[in-house]
Amino acid sequence: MLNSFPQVMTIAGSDSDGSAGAQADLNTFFARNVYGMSILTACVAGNSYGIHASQALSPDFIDAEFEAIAADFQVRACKTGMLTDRETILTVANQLKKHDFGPLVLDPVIITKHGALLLADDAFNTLKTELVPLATVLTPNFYEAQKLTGIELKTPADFQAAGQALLAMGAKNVMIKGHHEAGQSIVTDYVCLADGQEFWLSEPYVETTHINNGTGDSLSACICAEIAKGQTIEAAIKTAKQFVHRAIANPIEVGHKYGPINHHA
Ligand code: PXL
Repeated sequence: MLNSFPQVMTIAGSDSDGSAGAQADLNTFFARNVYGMSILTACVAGNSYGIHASQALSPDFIDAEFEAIAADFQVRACKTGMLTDRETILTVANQLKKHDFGPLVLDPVIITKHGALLLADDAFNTLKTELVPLATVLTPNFYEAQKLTGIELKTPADFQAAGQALLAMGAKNVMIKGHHEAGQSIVTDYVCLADGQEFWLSEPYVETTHINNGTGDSLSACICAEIAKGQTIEAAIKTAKQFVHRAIANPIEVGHKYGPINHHA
């Protein structure tokens, strides 16, 4: 049976230290028992201290990667990570319209935990107009949701208003990841779905000896993997939240500062 095994694809940057980006996505795909492929958009020279250099791949090369996959594989779901700049976003949007790669999980990555920008400031509007309307699931963090909507997230009603605003921009389903403030013991995410359902997902905050990198990448990759295996959007989101929580709660010691999560947990 040709192409019968669930295949998924990340469209992301390579992080040389393996903690984030395409490497975190591929680790997640492997852990969730799907076959993972990667369209690289950029290469980042990173370690646990930070990002030291970054190189975007050319639109022509990115196009060639898409065409190679489209000619051979049956991708059941895909996700995006680092998209560098306006040109890259337009290339990716064009390819996603040209070929059927299944549902899209759009992780609107802007900045790393080290504070390095992964998306040019003037590209954010392009992401909003070109890619958000293609998203089956949009997974902004607290800061990205505020930037996309212009709504300051203070109360639960603010999260609900932002969720509605993101649906109005064309995303079919939205998960806004909550953030952790000093003294807070629980982290809560807000989800609103295409069918009008909404719910909150909470997990205890895990104190770590070194700050985690790649949590958002792994969350969106897990949602993508679960969708490819036939789970509903709701179930995929809930599975992903638990998967990432387990991966944070069972740390592995790699590097000195911003470490990877444990995909094998
Ligand atoms: O976790 C965000 C992220 C995404 N993509 C790449 C990264 C990082 C963070 O370091 O390096 C390539």
